[in-house]
Amino acid sequence: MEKLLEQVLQERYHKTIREASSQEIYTALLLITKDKMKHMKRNEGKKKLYYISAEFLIGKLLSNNLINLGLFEETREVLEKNGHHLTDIEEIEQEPSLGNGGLGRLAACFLDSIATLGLNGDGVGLNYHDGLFRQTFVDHKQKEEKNPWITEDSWLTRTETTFQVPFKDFTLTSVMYDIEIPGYKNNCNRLHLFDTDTVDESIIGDGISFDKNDIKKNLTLFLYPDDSDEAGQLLRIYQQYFMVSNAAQLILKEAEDNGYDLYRLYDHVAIQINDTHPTMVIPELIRLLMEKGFNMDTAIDVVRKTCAYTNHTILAEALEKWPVAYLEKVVPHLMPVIRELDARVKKDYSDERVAIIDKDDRVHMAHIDIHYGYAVNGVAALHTEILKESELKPFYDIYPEKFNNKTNGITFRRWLKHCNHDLAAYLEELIGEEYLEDATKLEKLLDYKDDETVLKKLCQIKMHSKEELRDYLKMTQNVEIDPNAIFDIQIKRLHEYKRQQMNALYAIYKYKEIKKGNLPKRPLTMIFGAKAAPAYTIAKDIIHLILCLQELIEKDPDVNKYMKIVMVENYNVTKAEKLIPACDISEQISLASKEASGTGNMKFMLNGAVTLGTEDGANVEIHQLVGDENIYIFGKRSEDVIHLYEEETYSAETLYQEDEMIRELVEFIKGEELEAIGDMENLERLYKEIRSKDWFMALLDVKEYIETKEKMLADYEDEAAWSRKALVNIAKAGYFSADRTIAEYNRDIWKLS
Ligand code: GPQ
Repeated sequence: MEKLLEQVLQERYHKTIREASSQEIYTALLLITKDKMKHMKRNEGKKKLYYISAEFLIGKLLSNNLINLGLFEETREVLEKNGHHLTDIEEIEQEPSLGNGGLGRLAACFLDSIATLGLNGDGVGLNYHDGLFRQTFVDHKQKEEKNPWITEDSWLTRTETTFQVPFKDFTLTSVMYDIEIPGYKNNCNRLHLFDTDTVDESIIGDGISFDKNDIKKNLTLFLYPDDSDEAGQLLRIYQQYFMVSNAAQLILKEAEDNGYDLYRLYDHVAIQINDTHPTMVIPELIRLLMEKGFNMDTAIDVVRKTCAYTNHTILAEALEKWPVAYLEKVVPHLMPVIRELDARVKKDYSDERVAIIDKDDRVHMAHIDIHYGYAVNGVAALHTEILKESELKPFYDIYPEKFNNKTNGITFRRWLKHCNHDLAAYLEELIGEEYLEDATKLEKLLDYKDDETVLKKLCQIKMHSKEELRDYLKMTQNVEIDPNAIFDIQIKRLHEYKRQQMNALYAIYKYKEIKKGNLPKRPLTMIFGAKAAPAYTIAKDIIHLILCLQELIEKDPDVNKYMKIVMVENYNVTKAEKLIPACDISEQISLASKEASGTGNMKFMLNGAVTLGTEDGANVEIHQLVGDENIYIFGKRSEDVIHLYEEETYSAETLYQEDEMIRELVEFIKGEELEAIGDMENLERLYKEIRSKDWFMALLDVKEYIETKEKMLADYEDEAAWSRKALVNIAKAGYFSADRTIAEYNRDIWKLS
């Protein structure tokens, strides 16, 4: 590495490593790494996976690529020797803004594991120039800005591959960009990102505003453009079709180039449809095969044996339903196929709950996937059970053999080795590095469960991560946090079902307690990070509440010694990598049954945080693995919650009326303390929502939540006992390696060699 780096820096900048700037070193390392990957062996096999996803939240790539190529330590040393730090070089890299949350990060972890396991599989998505918006806080509110991330030298490589994508009123020429995905100590795969040269960033006005009707110029500008109006929904259909038509054309081209028999496409191709955004790949492939001379029956049969679908939510409102009229406006050539698919379903099944086109003329995208794919999976054991037993029960009754569970996972290369260097090094000292390839080996750590030296050392490592986070937050946001405080962290997309508002009610409780003179033994630092969808009003009101509370507490000398709230601006993968190693308490407090899996919960556990959570998503499996001793569970269980929804008996207003403590907490939202800081329009709207609707039942669980958190804070004081909990969590995290998840996908669904 040293020789190469010297050479590239000389050629490009006429400088030595010592003389070069961070930017120059970053560029040189990028070029060197890219070139190495270009010449690496590809994963091969007679069957190939295409993982199609609207999001790939891949995070910064330099360090991860170096780790997977086995060059990380060497590069670090070369830089140190020459007066540089790899962490400073990492700062130069722009984080690709190609995803929003867990779904996109899961896709990225999967790409890493697919390559690591030596499987022949590529990702297919879109190259959004400005990605998901960049979040800033102004007047205690979220503001959205564009998020340009593509720099002159980047991990993207423009390819020669291009397709014609037909829409009703015009045809677009696509361009395919590639990002190399190296496996850990293994060959490379690729992420293919489609784009078009007609896109024009200059049409972006204030914030993230732009002309939604100018499709040729706006198609790949943003991920999830606002779809609260018709133009926005049409744009999403344009994006989705552009993604899947390119994917379908690429798949058929590669199959034909390999000389495969398209009538046996399923022997050579598996397509994983990541949530419903890529669903139109089904009718599009059928259409393209028919253009090649297939009859409808055969085309449907071949496609059905090729496509598999992953469901990531049971929230009915999150399942996509496009009006027929909108599809007619954008992709009229798909409608005959979709109508035929619908007619076949209606012929066989009279139950209107399984129809593709409903009586309001809306196309249920998930229904296409389930009828015309060969596998349907949920993303955690509980989630899959709920799909089978309630949300998708009518489908499960028809196709029990299609349903299967694939509990999510994370890549330990990024979420331990890269983000928590000290912990990884110490684990290596204790149990070796084998766990990076076989994560179950982490259990060897249990041998040290009662070893005082090890427990002490784990505390020291945590403390050091907390100090690093303190320095980072000082540098990036100019806030000061105290590493001796307990770090209680909730970082995830902002959504009412995730119940950041319940955590805010805890903050109000704690504030009031401190005001009353009930002072905690140790200060508490509550950290939030979350973006709210630009059109999701209540989510933005919750951010407003948290930011107002942050200021109230900061400015109150009676309170600020004992507690602090920090809302991290523009939460993303890079910030997660700094926050997770420093966490003591991992907040996983969704309303039971609503969080399909969660993957942050796994990352925290792996880094020695203790979970405070409901019996929801993968928390259930974490609980089973670590046992009651090593997790704090509270709240109503999913059966009870599902029952409450069915009976329609939940009443926030009753809880408010009957419980004084709840009433006081809720009243605080529109009380005088916050009135002096915030905007009453937002606070009152949120107040009303929680008091009268509270759709995700924060008031149902809030008291048990407060009690459990208080218990946890008290337990933290027994350092050895707490450290043992951390150790058990790390040791048991092996199950949540994405390598395990991908091995299961391959064994049960893809069946690649
Ligand atoms: N998820 Cl439907 C997203 O991040 N975005 C979405 O649009 C949908 C789901 C998440 C889900 O909420 C988490 O519980 C999962 O862990 C994650 O997908 C990956 O499966």
